[in-house]
Amino acid sequence: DENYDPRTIQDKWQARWEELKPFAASEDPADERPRKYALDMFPYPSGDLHMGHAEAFAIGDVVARYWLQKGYNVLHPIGWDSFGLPAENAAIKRDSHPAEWTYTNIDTQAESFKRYAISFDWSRRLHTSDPEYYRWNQWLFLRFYERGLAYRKGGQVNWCPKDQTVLANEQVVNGQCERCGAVVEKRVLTQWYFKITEYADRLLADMAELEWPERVLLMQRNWIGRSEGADVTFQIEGRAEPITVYTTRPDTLYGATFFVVAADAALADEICAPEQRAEFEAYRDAVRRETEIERLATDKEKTGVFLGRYAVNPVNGERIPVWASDYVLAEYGHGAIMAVPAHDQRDLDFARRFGLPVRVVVHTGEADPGETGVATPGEGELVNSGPLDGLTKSAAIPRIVEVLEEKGLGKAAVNYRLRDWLISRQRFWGTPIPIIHCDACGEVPVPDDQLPVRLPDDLRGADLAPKGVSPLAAAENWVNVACPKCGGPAKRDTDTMDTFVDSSWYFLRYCSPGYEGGPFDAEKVRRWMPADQYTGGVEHAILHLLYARFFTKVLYDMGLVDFTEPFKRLVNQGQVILNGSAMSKTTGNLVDLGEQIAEYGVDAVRLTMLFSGPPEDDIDWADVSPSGSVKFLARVFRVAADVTSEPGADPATGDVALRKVTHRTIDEVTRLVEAHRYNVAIARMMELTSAARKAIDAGAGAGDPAVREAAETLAVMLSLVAPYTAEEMWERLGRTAPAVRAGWPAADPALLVQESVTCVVQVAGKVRDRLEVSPDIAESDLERLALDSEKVRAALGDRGVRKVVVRAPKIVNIVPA
Ligand code: ANZ
Ligand code: ZN
Repeated sequence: DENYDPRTIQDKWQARWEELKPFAASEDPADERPRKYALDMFPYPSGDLHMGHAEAFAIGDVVARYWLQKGYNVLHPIGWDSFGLPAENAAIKRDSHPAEWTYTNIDTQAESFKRYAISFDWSRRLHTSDPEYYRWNQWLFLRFYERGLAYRKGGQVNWCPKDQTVLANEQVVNGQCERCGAVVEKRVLTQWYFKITEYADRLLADMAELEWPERVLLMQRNWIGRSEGADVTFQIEGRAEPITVYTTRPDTLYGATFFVVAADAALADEICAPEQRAEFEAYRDAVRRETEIERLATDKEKTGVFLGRYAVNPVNGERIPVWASDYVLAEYGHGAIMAVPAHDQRDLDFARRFGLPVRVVVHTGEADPGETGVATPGEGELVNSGPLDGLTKSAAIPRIVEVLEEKGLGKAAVNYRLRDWLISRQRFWGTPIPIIHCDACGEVPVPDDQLPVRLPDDLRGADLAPKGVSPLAAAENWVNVACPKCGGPAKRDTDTMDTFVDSSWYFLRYCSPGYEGGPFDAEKVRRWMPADQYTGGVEHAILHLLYARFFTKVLYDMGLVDFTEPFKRLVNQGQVILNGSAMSKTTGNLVDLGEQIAEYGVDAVRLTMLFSGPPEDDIDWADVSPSGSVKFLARVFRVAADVTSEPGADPATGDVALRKVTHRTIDEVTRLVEAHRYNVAIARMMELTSAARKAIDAGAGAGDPAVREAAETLAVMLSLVAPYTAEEMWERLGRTAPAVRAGWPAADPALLVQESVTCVVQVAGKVRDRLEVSPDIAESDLERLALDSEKVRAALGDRGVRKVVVRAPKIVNIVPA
C-alpha cells in the first residue's frame, strides 16, 4: 500500500522495537560511546496517561533520541512514583488493597508509553511501592539517622483534617493542603524530620552550577530564604535570662519602641505577668485555632495582648513594653522581635492599633510614618541614634553590629526560611519507618539485615480510613515485635515516609536496577550520573527538586556519589490547556489522549505537541491542528515512497540545488534541536519536504540520488518526533531498521557555501549599484569592481574619489572629493 496509514505503521514498528530493543542503554565495558542520561520526572500512576504526560514525555524523548542518533550510549529510563494517597483513597472506596489500583494503573500507563513510542529502556523499570525499592528508602533513612540527619521532635505541625495526616511545610500552599485543598490546621505532635536546614547554604551556593530556568532557581532561593542581619539580646525586667531577637535592621535599634513575642511560643507563656495571664491565655487559645491563611493575611487587623513586662533596649537602656501577637511566628528566628514601627509596616500597623509610639531613626525624605501609616524601610540617614547619627543605613548596619559584638550584646547572624523536612505521615501506602520503640531501650533502628520492613498485607478497605493515627497502628501482629536490642516486647513505629523520600533518589536506582548490595551500585552511578537533562513540570520547582538535591549532597558526604548536584540541565514544559484554561475532568474541559491517538495516530499527536511552540510554552489544544500534522506526515512519507534510486546511490551525482537545501536543513536542524527549538526544527523539515517534492515533480525526478539523500535525511530527523513514520520511510528506502539508530547526518560544508551575495555600492550615502559577488571576495577586488561600475561612474560625474570604505562582501561606500 502506497498510502500513509499511521495505524498499521505504528503497530508494526512497536512490535519490531520490542524485538530489536534499540533503546536499551549498554553496560558493556567495551562500548566506548560517550554516555548521556536523559531523565524524565516519573509519573504517578493515577489512571491512564493524559495530554500533559504526552507533552512532557515527547519533549524528553526528542533529546534522548537525538543523543542516540548522535552516537551516544543513552540512558532513558522509566518508573513509577507509586506510593501515595490517591491509591489509598481508591482502596477505601472500593474495599480493596491500594496495590490493586496502583499496579493496574501502572500496567495501563506502561502500555500507553509503549504505544506512544517513548524511547525507554524498559529493562530498568521500577516502582517505588515495591519492597525491593522501599527497602532502600529504609536503608537510607537509617544512614541519615546515624548521621543525625533523621530525628524525632515534638512541635507544631501542619495537619490536613481531610487526609488526616501531617504535611511538610512545602505541601502547604496558601494555607491549604497541596493534595486535597482542605484548610490546614496546626497540631502538636512528635514526628520524624530530615535535617535539610543543615544543607541550606550548600543548596544555595551550588545553584551557581545549574543550567536551570531562572524562575526555578529563584523559587528555590526564596524558599530557602536566606537573610542576613543580627541577633540582639534584650534583658527582660524580673527575668534572669535575656531574650535574643533576630533583626535584618540592627541599624534601627534606637527606634525600637516595643517588643513582641510569638503568642503561641512557650516563651510568651513563661514570661507573662500574673495580672495579664487570663487575657493572654484567652488570646493564645484563639491564635491556636487560627489557620495559617488567617494568620498571614496582610490585610487582617493586628491583634495582641500586653504581657505586663518590659524589655530593656541594650544600647540606650530604654524600657519598652513586651507584647504577644500572632504576627510574630514561633518557628522563625527566635520567635521574638524588637518592633520598629517607623520602618517596618507590620510593626507600624500594630503600633497604630494599640497606640504605641513611633520613632523615626532613619531619615528617608518621606513623610512621617506615624502620621501617614506608611512605614519607610528604605535607605536614608540615621537620626535619634546616638553614635550612629549621620551614617547612612548601609554604613550603620555593620557599625552597630561591631558595637554590639564588642559589648557582648549581639552578633551578626544569618537566618533561613527553610525548615527541617517533616517526613512522618499517618497513612498506610508508604514506606514504613524502620524504627522500633522499646520501653527499655528507647528508639532502636531496625537492623539492616531485617530490611525491608514490609507493609502488612492484611489491611484493606475501611482499615485504611483516616483515623488521625496511622492505619498501621491497628495491625497488631505487625506492630508488636521483639526489641532488636534487649529482646523485650516493643512496637514498630507506625508512621510511613513522605513519598517525596521515594522520588529523592530514584534516578540513582535506574543506574543499577535490581542491585542488591545497596540502593545503587556506586560505580554504575559514577558512569551515568549526573543526569544530562531532566524534563518535567514546573510544579516540582521547589519540593521534589530541593529534596533530590539535598539527598544527593548527603550521599556525597557519605562518600557514595562523587557529584553534589543530580541534574545538570532542567527543562520545564508548559501545560496542555483547552480553550484558554486548564483541562479538568469536573468541568468537562478535557481532551483525551487515547482518543486523539485513535483519531490521528501517535506520530501526528507527538508532532503536534512539538510543533505548537517552544517546549516551555503552554499549548492550547483548541488552537493546534493534529489533522495538519497528519497531512504533513503523509507528504513526507510519500517523498520516501516515491524514491526510485538504489540505496547507496552517490548523491554527488544528483541535483545540486536540492542537495544544498538538504545540507542547510541538516545544519540548521542540528542547531535548533540543540537549542530546544523543536518547533522551528520541524518547520525546516517541512521546507525540505517541499523542496524534495518539487525536485521529484518538476526537476530531477524520483530517480535522482539527491532526492534519496533528502528523503533519508528527513527519515532520520523525523525519528525524533514521528518515529513510526520515520521507521517506515527508512524501510521503504531500502534501508535496514532501525531508523532510530541510523546515525545523525552531517552537513557537508562545501554545500553550505552560498554561491554569491549582493553587495550594495553607495556614493555619498546613496545606493547607486548592486553587485553579485562571491561571499569571500577580497576587499581590494571588491573596491575595484565598485569603482568600475557604470552606475557608480555616472553618479560620480567629474568628481574625484576622496575615500572608499569597503565592508566585504556586503557594502562599499564611496566618498566623492
Ligand atoms: C527590626 C526591624 C526593623 C525589622 C525594620 C525589619 C525592618 P526576613 O528578611 O524574612 O529574615 N522577624 C524576625 N523574626 C520574626 C518572627 N519570628 N516572626 C515575624 N517576624 C520576624 O525578616 C527579618 C525581619 O522580620 C526582622 O527584622 C524582624 O523585624 C522580623 F525596619 O527587626 B526586623
Ligand atoms: Zn529494648
